[in-house]
Amino acid sequence: MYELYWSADTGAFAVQAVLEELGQAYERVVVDTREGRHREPGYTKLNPMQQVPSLRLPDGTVITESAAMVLHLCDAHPERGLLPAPGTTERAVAYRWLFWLATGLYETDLRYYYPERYTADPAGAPAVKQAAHERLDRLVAMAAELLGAGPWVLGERFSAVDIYLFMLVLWHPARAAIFERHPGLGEHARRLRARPAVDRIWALNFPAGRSVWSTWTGSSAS
Ligand SMILES: N[C@@H](CCC(=O)N[C@@H](CS)C(=O)NCC(=O)O)C(=O)O
Repeated sequence: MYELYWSADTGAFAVQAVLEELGQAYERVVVDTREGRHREPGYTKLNPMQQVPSLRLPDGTVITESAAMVLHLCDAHPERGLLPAPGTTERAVAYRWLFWLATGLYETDLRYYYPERYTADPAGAPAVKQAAHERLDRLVAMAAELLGAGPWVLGERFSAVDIYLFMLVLWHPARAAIFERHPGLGEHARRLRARPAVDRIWALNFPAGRSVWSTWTGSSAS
């Protein structure tokens, strides 16, 4: 069985959603980042970057990096077709998106939410945050452009990349404005939110009153 080292409001959401979509059994091991549990020695042995998520595979191997987990899970359970077959052009497009999202959008989110880590001058943190916000806007606009009419990232085919994109768009500090500015992304998000796999784990990942993403209006106007 898989073990997902998990905390609310983190990249564990994408991995958990993929496990749910794949119908795989897994155990959720809570590593509450708000309580600093990801910095405790037992966990940092598994994830030296002191980040959540981590994933223990059925053979006991632990891997880090959410995009790697998503890729591996889809490869290990290809019958659900959550990614196109390796070697195909569609798969190349999926790789392109996933790597771009993981290294571009996700990393920019980290600069936005932890700006003090990206400057040696504490007074510079607000400027780092502001620059990250502007970059998030640019990258999200690119994602909207690339998505086009969709309905999914790969056109007619739903894939794990849609889950990853959805998560990162949710993390945008001005999500409602983003949906307003890019209606295609809003539609995409609504389609994702409506998936049973996402619905099952929504309240857990975005607990009401605790997460800035907990309020889901589903309306492009809010
Ligand atoms: N590249 C990593 C990034 C993981 C990451 O930064 N996780 C955040 C939550 S979304 C985290 O653990 N934050 C706590 C911290 O950095 O102190 C991945 O994709 O798994």
